[in-house]
Amino acid sequence: MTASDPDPVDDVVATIARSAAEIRQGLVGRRGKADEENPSGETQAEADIWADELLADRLSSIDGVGQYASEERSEIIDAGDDQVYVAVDPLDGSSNLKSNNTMGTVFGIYDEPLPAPGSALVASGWILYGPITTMACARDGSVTKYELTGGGRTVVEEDVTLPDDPLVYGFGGRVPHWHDDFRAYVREIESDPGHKLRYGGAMIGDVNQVLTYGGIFAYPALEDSPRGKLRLQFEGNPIAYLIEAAGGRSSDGTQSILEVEPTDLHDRVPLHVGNTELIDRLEAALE
Ligand code: P6P
Repeated sequence: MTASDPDPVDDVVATIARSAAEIRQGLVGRRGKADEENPSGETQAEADIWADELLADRLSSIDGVGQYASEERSEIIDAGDDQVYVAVDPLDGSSNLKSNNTMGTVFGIYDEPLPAPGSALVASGWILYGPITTMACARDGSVTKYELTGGGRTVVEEDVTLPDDPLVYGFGGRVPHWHDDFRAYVREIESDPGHKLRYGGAMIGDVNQVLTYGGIFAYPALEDSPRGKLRLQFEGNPIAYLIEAAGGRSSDGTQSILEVEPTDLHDRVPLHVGNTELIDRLEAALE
């Protein structure tokens, strides 16, 4: 690829950023439940299906895109080219639609056909539908934050890194279903007077707080769900790639999420991300 050739990675990121305002507006009137389930067996919101179709159309028609895959659809769309392969969670946290709480769009751009390990990511990021719409994007080892208005985006911070002193923590899953060693670790984190709870029911809102304030977010392995809840291709890998680019760590409990070898497009993965010191301590606690 020469400097003048279009860069499919830039085009995918720009298309997602340009679509954010329309997705945000399109949530209105689509907050109900569809009578469909996603491949993970979760009931879909009308907005899940609508946002997925919008992004599938736009991203699979970009030159250089070989595949479009989504948490909301069982099959991969063959987009015909062979440079990048896009995995999307169109609306992370759509259960927050009913209560009008924070949600997000998550994307991972791989240079290998899907399903692929996180080590094949070349870029990842998320759109956060909060009081304002923002984007965080990781590429070439660094993270940039943007504010999005209309179809435009403004850089608000470059070379974003997690603060050294962790502040927030959020742990998913029902407490009685946590493994004992994980529960003991949580008690240790909770007992630190310098930490405070932040858990909003949409991973992107919680992970963005970790990126902003430092800390840890986890949706761990559970006694009734050994691989946890979150999906490797669409949530775990993109989040891990960005947090590691911001100087933090990720773990499935024993190793970086990016080293987990996928077996199926909709694999789940126990997800733990945050400040390196907290993730190191977590892995020691789970040994
Ligand atoms: P729970 C949203 O449905 C999601 O996939 C993540 O965004 C979020 O972190 C998690 O599930 C919340 O799960 O079990 O707390 O409702």
